[in-house]
Amino acid sequence: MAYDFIQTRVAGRVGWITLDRPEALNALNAAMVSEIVRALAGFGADPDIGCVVLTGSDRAFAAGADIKEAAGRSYPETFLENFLASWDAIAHLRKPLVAAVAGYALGGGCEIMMMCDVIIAAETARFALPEVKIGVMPGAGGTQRLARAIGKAKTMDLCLTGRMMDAAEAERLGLVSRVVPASELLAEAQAVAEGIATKSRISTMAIKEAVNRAFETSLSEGLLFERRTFHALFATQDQKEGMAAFVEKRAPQFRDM
Ligand code: CO8
Repeated sequence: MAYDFIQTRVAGRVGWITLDRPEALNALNAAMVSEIVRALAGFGADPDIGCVVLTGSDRAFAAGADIKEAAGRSYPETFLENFLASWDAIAHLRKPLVAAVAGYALGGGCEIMMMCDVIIAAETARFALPEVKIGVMPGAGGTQRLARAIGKAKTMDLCLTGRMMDAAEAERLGLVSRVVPASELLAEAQAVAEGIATKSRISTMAIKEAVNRAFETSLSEGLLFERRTFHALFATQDQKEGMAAFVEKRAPQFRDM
């Protein structure tokens, strides 16, 4: 499929989406977001894909929503169109989504990154929610997902000042899963994603659902959801295969059933 602002490829069982708008540091215009959503839907429906990686360039994962495109918007227009709501489709991908982040992940770029499940950052990565500097506020989940990821004190600091945070601070706060040298970023992302993709998709998708449930419900309801989902996995052939392979000291051959 042809796209104007992204590139896609498949490596093993991993689908890659590379944001490709270098002249604007991968600023997210409406067309690019709709291309990302379309590509994710394609990988989501492909039974040969077990995990998706979202990445940008060395210089920028994405420097935010496209300020130039949004500058002239009015309140009625943003409200009636529910501006930015289409971005939610990224968070709703059921397969695990890995972000491989180098350079700027700002505003909407940081918000899309936080919709991903495993975030691998290069040492060059820089994060900010700088919307306050242009007279608005995060609108694609920034205040909510950042607060859940790193707590109130740091979220207020970052959202109210708009300051930039480096990769070491982001890892210390638990915003990112790992930090690696920039030269190793894509290989590390592929290795992590391939490792996920070769597991049973039923397990990985159930794990994603269960972890995300932790942010939506009480502890007792979340624990019940986890326990019942865990019980249900004993109805799969992949559970039989995974445990038999352990006992027989061989690699499991999962078949997503
Ligand atoms: N939108 C549109 N164009 C952008 C954006 C952006 N977010 N970021 C960079 N660009 C463009 C620049 O305008 C420039 O284009 P041109 O050459 O035509 O002038 C090109 O990318 C290169 O950028 P710079 O020359 O500025 O590069 P520098 O290395 O000097 O600076 C920075 C890099 C620090 C990343 C700087 O570009 C910057 O501060 N960008 C804006 C960051 C920002 O504020 N992002 C948040 C945007 S708001 C948002 O994402 C939340 C959604 C809610 C609001 C919705 C409305 C936008």
